[in-house]
Amino acid sequence: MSTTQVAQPMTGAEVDQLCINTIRTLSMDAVQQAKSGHPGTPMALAPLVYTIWNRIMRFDPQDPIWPNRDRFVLSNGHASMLLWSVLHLTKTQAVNAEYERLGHPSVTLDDIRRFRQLDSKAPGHPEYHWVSGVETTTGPLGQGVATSVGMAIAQKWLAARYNRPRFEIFDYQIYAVCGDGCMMEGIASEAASLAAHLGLDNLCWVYDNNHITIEGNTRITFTEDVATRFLGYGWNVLRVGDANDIDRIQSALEVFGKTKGRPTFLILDSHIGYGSPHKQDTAAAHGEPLGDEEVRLCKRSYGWPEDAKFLVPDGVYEHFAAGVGARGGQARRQWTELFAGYRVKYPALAAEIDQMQRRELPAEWDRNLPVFPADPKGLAGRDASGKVLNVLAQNIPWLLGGSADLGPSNKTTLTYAGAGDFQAESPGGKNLHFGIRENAMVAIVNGLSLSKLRAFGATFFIFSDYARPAIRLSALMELPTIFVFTHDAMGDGEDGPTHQPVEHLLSLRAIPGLTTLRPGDANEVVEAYRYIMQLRHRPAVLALSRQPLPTLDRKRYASAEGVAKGAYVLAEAPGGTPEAILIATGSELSLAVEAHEKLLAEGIRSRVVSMPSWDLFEQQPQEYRERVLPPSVKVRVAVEQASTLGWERYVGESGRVIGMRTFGASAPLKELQRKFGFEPDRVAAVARELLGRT
Ligand SMILES: Cc1ncc(C[n+]2csc(CCOP(=O)(O)OP(=O)(O)O)c2C)c(N)n1
Ligand SMILES: [Mg+2]
Repeated sequence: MSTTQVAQPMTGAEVDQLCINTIRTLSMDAVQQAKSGHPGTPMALAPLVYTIWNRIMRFDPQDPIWPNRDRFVLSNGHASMLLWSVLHLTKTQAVNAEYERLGHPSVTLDDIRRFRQLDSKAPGHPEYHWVSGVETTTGPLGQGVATSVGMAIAQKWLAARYNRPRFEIFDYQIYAVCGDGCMMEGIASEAASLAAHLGLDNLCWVYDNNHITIEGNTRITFTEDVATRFLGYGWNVLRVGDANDIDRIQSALEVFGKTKGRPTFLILDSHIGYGSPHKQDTAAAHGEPLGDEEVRLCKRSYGWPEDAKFLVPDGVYEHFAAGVGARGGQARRQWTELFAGYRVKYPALAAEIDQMQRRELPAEWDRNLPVFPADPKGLAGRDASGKVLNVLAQNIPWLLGGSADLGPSNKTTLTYAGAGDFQAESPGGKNLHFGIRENAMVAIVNGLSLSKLRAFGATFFIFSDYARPAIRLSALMELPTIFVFTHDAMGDGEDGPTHQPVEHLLSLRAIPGLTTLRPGDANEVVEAYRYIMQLRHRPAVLALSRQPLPTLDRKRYASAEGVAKGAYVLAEAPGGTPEAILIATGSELSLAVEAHEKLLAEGIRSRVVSMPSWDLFEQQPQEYRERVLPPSVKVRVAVEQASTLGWERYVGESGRVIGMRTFGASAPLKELQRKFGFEPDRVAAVARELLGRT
């Protein structure tokens, strides 16, 4: 057993052990103090995390956002004390959302004392954007490992585009730690399958094989052969049978470093709650404080002063400084010098890297965006989107993405010469083929975005349900990701109710910080993209039609620029004071316009408000909102092929919503429109009825 005697010079092994036990005891003390948290896994994985950080990773605590740093993802986010300990012990510095270094540590000992308390930089789970040094938010199991695949794709893409002979600007690696929970979640399987297909040899997952989850031993739930599974995917599978053997762990990680052509999966056999006489290897060590007495016994087993709390013994900070601090600092300085030379030789590419790192757009990013002429037959939302995306992707070199096998339907394929497909042998391609893996796709898009690429993912709107968990994380992390969801209502008619979204708009509108847009014609699609592209810290969802929508005559009606305000007056009542307001989104916009024209012909003064985004509208000043929806006008009809829930806030008590209260049905679109009442005559009739002019 090691000793905390630091008066005499320590051997290397003793210092290693001292650092490891510091992580363990900080974790136990923090959980004990918070009266909640997860002590067992940090106690077991302290040697792993110590080895990755202090012996392997190229990470400079002085500059935690240095672009070529190795990435560390803690997918078993409940073990967050591992991360808080190591960020603290390495004295990782804080940065802000503008990527400025703030000159103070990211996680202080005081934060750790206040683990899980309000405003502490040691919250319950790792939170990107709240704590510098956290590479991605984790907690929902499986998300971290899936996101790490996006990070690995990003590294490959960045290397392909920017590296030049003698200028390896991007050669970083990605480490992700995960547990049984991550391995059981389906998203991890999707991500692992794709990672192997793409030959991501820059990616290493370490699986904490402790046979314990909350309900007990995994013999009750999880008895598959994980090694064989990963071999089947095509991973390089390694095993270290003793989680305390840091030399073996180091050797395995070095094997990973040398492995070409496939990702590495390292199975680490560990003992949850290691050192706890009564709780080791039990579920009791997973998610509750050990208790004061057990903490004391654990400390005794580590040779630690039993009554010391939050102790960082002499020599520990210094040892991290001499390890990851020195190695990372040197690597960063070398890189900075290399990049200075690169900037001289390749100024345009260097400028791209600078802009991308700051989430800025290149000059003339919106050059050549289409303007669509009025056309009653019009264009599908997805077709307009495809045209816009193809322009934007040419103007913004680091805009890339793809679909979950629906590219030809979503119209998200980048078809211009040179766009290329991202594959193992062509890592510079901009078309990502996610396969039928919506769950992982969005986590991967998050990983791309965390790597500062501008990334989009696409599928049918109905399958946004499969993508929602990671969309939520995108919003929580404030990432400028883009999700292109087509077939946004009953437009796919014959596919029937399994393919017709109803509650999806509402469900996405409910995610805080997510901008959901449902543009009503081709020019609204252009303006939606123009708005979205300028977001730096906010994800956006586009809900687009499958079927053609009339392209409105913008000389007769207001400019589509109003999209940026979320809602705008598209068609005004003669004289400006309406008796009735018709509000519509997406495919129902032209229907509202037709109803408006009918009402006008009858001498009824209606106004049409196009409302592609509730969220953007809510961000406008009250004065603007009241100008668009004057409180005095009580006759209001909202039309949207989606759940009616929530529209009351815009139509008020005396208004009416034409929407969906059931699932759809399988039939041609025209028949569905008739059956469910999405016809101009119906809209006009409801307005007349509310006005008492039937
Ligand atoms: C998607 C998801 N489902 C459920 C949970 C709740 N949860 C947190 S930890 C955990 C058990 C995880 O077991 P394992 O990954 O083996 O972690 P260990 O206890 O071994 O550290 C569960 C079910 C979660 N965080 N995320
Ligand atoms: Mg486990």
